Amino acid sequence: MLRYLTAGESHGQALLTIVEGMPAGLWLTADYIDRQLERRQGGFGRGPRQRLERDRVEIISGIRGGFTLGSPIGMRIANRDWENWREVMNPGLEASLDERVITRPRPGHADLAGALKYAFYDLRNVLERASARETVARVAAGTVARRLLEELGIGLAGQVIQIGEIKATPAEGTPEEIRSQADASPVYCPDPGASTDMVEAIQRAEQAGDTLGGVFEIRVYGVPPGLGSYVHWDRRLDGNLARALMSIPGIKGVEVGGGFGLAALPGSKAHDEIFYSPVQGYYRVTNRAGGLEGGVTNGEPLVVRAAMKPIPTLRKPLRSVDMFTKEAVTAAYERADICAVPSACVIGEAVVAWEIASACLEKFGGDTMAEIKESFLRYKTRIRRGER
Ligand code: EPS
Repeated sequence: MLRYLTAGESHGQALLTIVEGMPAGLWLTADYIDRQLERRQGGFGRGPRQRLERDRVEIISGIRGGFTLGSPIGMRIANRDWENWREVMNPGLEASLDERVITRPRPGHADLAGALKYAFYDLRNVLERASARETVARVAAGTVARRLLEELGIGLAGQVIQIGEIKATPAEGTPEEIRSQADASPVYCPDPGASTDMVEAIQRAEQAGDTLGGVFEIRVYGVPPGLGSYVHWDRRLDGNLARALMSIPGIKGVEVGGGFGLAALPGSKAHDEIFYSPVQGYYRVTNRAGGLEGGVTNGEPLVVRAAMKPIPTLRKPLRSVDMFTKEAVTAAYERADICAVPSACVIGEAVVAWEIASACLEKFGGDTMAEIKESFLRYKTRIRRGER
């Protein structure tokens, strides 16, 4: 079983991840992980915090000479901002708990619900962990999974397809083509016209003291049929992908394939007819199912989308209530991002990679990469030949 835990506060010393269950013999370096951490920090619309941070992973355990050992992979990513928060965020008795106290919850953030749940007076105790800064650790874990998928010829490509009201035409092509086009855009949107409009929309939102949400799409290519299972609810891969995507801060909707659009179609137009040729094996000419039928991959590319709400920290704040005085006030404001959809797209790739890698290890599991690859190739040959 593949599993991971994350720890760390936004202005604490560091983010931590432990990945457990990776096989031995997977080539993996800090540089490879750093590339994804850098992409996560990027994207037009980010706030001043990203100019301060320079996320780099320190591998603590589980890798020797560039190859995994099969033991837990420990990773640490330092928060540069910790230097400015040592007193306030100090774990020791010397912490300055009376400084930078927040009592005015932001509508849309975890502030109020979190403070009620854990009986906190200072909302900082909530927002430090509810912060999307935690996704640094998730990208590190997901990037380990991504490396494993590469060895199996499974590639991921994320792209931003909507910011605010600006909608793009999603790019088609190989994962490398989509990725290189997306990475060339300041908002990770391969449609050049829409990309320019999105940047302008973010600039307008910034001038207005407002924020913007959007939609990103992740495609996964080279996925064999048969990952996940219909036999039990918690083994359905679509359910696991939805949970993984929905748990990214700010995500309010997830779609697989045709998604919500399928609800409006008659059955005769909603499904993907089945064909067979000795060269291709079974194939489809449409992919409305997004590569998943019955919670199981069907051999077509996997297509998932997630919708992110606008950032709740507003320069022109919404109405709220001071939790100390109970007076009507406006919500707290510190520096914030204007739009984090491009960043969420990178996080989306990471969590999707994690779920696909977990499903691969469940089906083709072994202690070494060599064993896993052998089992994977044997299975693919059987599927291609149409044997049972
Ligand atoms: C976040 C608030 C901002 C964001 C942060 C998420 O941080 P700060 O309060 O330090 O300005 O920049 O995201 C990150 C730090 C990050 O690396 O993604 C929030 O409240 O969720």
